[in-house]
Amino acid sequence: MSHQATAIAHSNIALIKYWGKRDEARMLPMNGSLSLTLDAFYTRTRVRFFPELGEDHVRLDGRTLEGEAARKVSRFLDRVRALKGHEWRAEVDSCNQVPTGAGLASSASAFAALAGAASAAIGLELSPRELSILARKGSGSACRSIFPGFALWQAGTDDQSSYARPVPASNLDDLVMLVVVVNSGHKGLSSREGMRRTVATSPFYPAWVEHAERDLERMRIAVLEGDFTRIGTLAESSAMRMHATMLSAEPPFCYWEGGSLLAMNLVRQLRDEGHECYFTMDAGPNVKIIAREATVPRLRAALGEHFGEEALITARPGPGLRIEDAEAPECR
Ligand code: 2P0
Repeated sequence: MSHQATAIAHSNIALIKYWGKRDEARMLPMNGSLSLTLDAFYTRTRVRFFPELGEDHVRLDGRTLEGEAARKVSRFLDRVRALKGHEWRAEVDSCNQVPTGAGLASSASAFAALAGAASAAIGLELSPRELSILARKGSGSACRSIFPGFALWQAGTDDQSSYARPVPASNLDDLVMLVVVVNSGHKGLSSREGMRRTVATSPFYPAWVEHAERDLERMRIAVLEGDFTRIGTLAESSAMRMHATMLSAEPPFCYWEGGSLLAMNLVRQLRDEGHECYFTMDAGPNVKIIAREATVPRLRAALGEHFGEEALITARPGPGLRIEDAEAPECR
């Protein structure tokens, strides 16, 4: 007999970034962060627990995971098993639903979906806050993907106080994130390793933490008030400051590529011409442009002169974690 559930969780992009851990074992961040969950990118995961199974089996996009990637999922399942008091092993089938070759598969949607599916499959009834805490232990940013739209992850001081919650917003239904896929390949340095190096070596890091907490509160108010200009300005600063901590690490590192700079310059130029938009960037070369629906045709036209149509993905605010009828996911 199997105990199974399927969950869907969407990726999120931070407007105020999470960069660095205070406690890696407990996955506590140095600073709080605020994100937007997106409709365009998501992970669908089915978990089936079998009391008689000898070990966990994990498949991602139809391929069996091995080595550290598989162990990371098993360690996460150990937490779920411990919460329920069962030893059952599981079969996990997961599909990343992202436009082909976009390079936007995300650990945030992956661990949020795994938290939802595994906890439901084993018979735990967790609240959204408990799911956020659980997802955080798989990957920090996953705690924000439990929620739709805007989510704020408060850093907290211990395991039970570090979780995300929805942020009330006004007049932001037409907010859009236009993703510019500069390079769809795998990035060099993982976020986890990049964070470690930055915290340990960047002389700018204490200033980052200090400003991030202040900017987080400003962003929360800007979202509440629907102040688009403030949201964009704060988001751009947060991204640039985060990247400055990487440039000042020892040895320094940089996720930007030529195409990233081109996209950022186009955003500034369009803004100067009166088409209000802002950019943010994460631990990779792709650029995400924050704009309003009415501006999108102009942005796509300008960017389309330098990037292919398939490299421009329009994403909008997306839903939170949900449990589906337990069908096996079909990866495309
Ligand atoms: C964020 N990033 O706030 C930041 C901005 C990337 C840049 O969260 O080590 O996969 O699993 O907690 O969550 C990506 O890092 O890292 C990330 P872990 P995670 O979205």
